[in-house]
Amino acid sequence: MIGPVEERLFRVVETAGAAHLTLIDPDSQSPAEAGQMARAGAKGGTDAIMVGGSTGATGRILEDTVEAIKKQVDLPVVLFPSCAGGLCGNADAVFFMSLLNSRNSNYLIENQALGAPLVRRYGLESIPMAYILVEPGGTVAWVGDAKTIPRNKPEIAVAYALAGKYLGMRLVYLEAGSGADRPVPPTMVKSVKKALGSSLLVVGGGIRSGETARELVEAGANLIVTGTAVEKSEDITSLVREIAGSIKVR
Ligand code: 1GP
Repeated sequence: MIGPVEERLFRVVETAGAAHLTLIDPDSQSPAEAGQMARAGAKGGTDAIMVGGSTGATGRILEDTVEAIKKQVDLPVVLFPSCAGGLCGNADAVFFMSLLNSRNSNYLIENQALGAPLVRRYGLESIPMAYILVEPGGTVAWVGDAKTIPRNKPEIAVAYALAGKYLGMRLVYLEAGSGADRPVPPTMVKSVKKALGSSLLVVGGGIRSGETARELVEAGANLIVTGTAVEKSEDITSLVREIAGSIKVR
């Protein structure tokens, strides 16, 4: 069943052409600072806040970060967990992901099984997502023991994306890794989107400018995620305005 957050993201994509998500890693700043970042991102036109990270994004710091963000913005807060410990009860939804090209069953299904009862207990909206790591992959590829997809092999990305779709995952996330020196190649995005049809295609990792984001949206990305660029920016509102503004084509 499609819940309100997923519905809202679909609606933004339908009406504006694409959506922008700001990723905040609870391990990178204090909860209060995270709240300010989210507020600045909201002013710049971001559509939702994702909260998660590969390391140190669990427990009290996670919960406090979500709480601080929710105090500052009226946007959906979506968990982006690296393991079952990346869940908490005060967010609105969770990207319930399987890292399809992991070699380790922990990231394919075991953390999901450990986390599922918590998702139910917390009443979190679960948004099923195929998570696919593309070279270079960064920390998340190392942690997730992924067989990263070579940048010049879009057909492999297509095969994984289709597998996710046929398993019922309504969103597919092509990830180059946080802080990647190059984002997912637009040619790969184009092939994957063509195969996916109406499923939402999320692209993230190494996106730092409106120009890059626009190129990816023109290739077929529906949701653009930026984390590091926002984290490092001295003027988050302007940066998000530039990126979100350049992907909203209609
Ligand atoms: C990481 O794709 C996201 O999961 C964001 O990447 O930090 O490079 O923006 P960046």
